[in-house]
Amino acid sequence: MSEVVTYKREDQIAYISVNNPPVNALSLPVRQGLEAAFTKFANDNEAKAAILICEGRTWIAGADITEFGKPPEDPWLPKVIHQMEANEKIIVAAIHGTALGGGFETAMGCHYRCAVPSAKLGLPEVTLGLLAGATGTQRLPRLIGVKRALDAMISGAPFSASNGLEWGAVDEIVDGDLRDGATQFTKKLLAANAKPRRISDEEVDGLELNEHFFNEYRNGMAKKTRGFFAPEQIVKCVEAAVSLPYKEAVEREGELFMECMMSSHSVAQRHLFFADRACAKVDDVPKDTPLRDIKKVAVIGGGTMGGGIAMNFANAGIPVVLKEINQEALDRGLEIIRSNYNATVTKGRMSAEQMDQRVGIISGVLDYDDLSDCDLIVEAVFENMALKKEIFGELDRIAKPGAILASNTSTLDIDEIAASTNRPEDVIGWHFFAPANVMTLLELVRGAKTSHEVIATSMAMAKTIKKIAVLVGVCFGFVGNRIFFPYVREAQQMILEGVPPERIDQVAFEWGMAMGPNGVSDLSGLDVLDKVKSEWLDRPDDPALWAVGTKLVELGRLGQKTKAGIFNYAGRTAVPDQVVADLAKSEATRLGIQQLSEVSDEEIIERLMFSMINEGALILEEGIAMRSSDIDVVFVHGYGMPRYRGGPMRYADTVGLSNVVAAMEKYRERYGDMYWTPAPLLKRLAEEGGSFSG
Ligand code: 3H9
Repeated sequence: MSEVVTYKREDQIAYISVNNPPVNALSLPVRQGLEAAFTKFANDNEAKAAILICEGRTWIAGADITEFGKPPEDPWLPKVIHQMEANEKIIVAAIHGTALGGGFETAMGCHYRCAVPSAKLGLPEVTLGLLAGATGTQRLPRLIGVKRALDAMISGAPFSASNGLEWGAVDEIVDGDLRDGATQFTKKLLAANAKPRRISDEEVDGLELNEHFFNEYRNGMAKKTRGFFAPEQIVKCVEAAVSLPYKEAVEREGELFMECMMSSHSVAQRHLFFADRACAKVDDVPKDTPLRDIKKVAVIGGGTMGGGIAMNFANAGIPVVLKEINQEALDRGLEIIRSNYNATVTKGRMSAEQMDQRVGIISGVLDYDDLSDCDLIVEAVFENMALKKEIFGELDRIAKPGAILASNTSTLDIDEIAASTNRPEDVIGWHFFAPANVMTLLELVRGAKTSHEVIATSMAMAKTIKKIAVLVGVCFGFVGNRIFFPYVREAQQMILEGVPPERIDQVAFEWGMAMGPNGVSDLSGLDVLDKVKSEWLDRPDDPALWAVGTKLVELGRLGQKTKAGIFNYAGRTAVPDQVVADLAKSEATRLGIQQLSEVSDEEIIERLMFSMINEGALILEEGIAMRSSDIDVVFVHGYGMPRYRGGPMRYADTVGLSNVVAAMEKYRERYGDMYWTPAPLLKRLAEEGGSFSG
């Protein structure tokens, strides 16, 4: 028997245990171990029933994702599950933690399932660009019904043990010790002479289905799943479950699973699964770095950003103090927070009591001295170096020793801000993304003197407030905005060249972006970008840089907030405006920019994406990002790039770096060296046939 799967019989019951930390993933040794253990069970005449149970923090959390993309090695999971199910003696799954993906499929291969109340079950493969390819798409509809199974597989969201009990996926909830409870349950089954109950023998309940069911389901999921490959494949599997005999439908599932597995989408989504976890690791900050206690937080500035930041801490149960300059501004800030929570209550996503609890731990002050007992102070005033330095000078005066002093700056030099204090080791950038209470990304900006303790505590705190934190270095715009700026530059350059802004946005949207670059600029505020430009001291010496935006700001067209920017706005709908086309034309004439007679969709994407990728390569070379996958995490979580593209650097790998360089050379011939000289790292990797993701 392998070390990761053990077999132990006590009287009539065989206990088959999986022990493969950290999450009992179904790697080859586990599959081999399960095959051997269940063969032993079948041949053990003394054993009348088996309990499959897991050690450590969780039940089997799925197939081993690191094995994907490599040639499959026997025994393949569906085979193991069929072998288990075919057993003539009963098998009981005893579930704790998370039974996910292949783990839940393994549980469905058992004849009965019991679970502790805190257990979660689900098929999250869709989040990896996959489907439940070890018979999950065939078994779950049989177990809990077609609609519920589709909902679970298309969302990928796990469900609770009590829902599982209600829906028929769990037979018994075990309070107290799982092994004991599972043993009692199995003894009851034996006493009742229970037979193996095989899901594959059961019919799919088609009562809820009419002839339009699947098309209606597709229409219903279209908006949420736009662009993703796997969801449609999942629906096809369930259609097969309904219309084909089990065996044929399983074969169909296998084919569709392999299509997903080989798709660039799944490669990208699997890359992000690991990227999302890798970014939490900081090589030079030891794991045992002491963490500071954060019991009370202050936020300076009660505007939209400051209010959103405060909500993050209140949501995690941490008291927050909002500091404003006068009572009116403070009242307004607190009112915005209250109305944000109110909206969540109205949508039914929070109870009135929860809202009261959260609002109850947010207080307001006008005086810096009232922040002297705070452990973390986040400054969130507008982008102005002089103002920020003044504030940090005050914080240095009043903050208690050991308090973390954070700035929400989106571009400015953290070292310069830190230099306005006598404790630069306590200063760090905490760059939130708007709306700060919704967006998951947090860029943590490490200054030259930021201490390990402050970095480690900030990383841990980010997790507490449910953010994905990426640690970056100091440069103008850090990682996110620094790659966003060339993206906006190319979008506006194309407008100057006569490409309609709505066409650029439509092409970007169809490529998968949540919004096109011009719509995003209008949403952020063209005035904000213009202000950034004026603070950007070493910006490219180019009069055409963001020239459209600057011109529009001069006309008072600041974006969505003034109902006119690059587009006009009817509510939130962007409507093209001839005024902008005319303005672009006259600006182009003034700046000597040639009009393009024709621009392909391919060129629009290349110019938007490759300009970012090149900046990303520079960022990596300069050590501003620790790894290329961190850049991907930033752009996916903070800027609306779809997960199936994997982020800009992963997308470059998908296109092929030599193709990226070749396209850049083409644009360099047309536009010169300033923007289109391939970064040395990009060039070198392309020549070596390498990639960013290694
Ligand atoms: C599947 O099952 C396909 C089948 O249908 C068909 C097959 C034919 N594999 O997240 P954490 C690592 S697809 C390999 O930080 P938590 C993870 O990278 C799979 N490694 O812990 C991390 O490593 P490190 C369907 C995995 O407590 C460490 O474990 N299943 C896997 O916050 C700890 O992970 C899923 O999609 C894996 N399957 O959350 C579930 N899972 O320490 C994926 C984790 O080096 N997993 N690792 O950074 C999860 O959702 C979470 O890990 C879980 C625990 C909720 C289980």
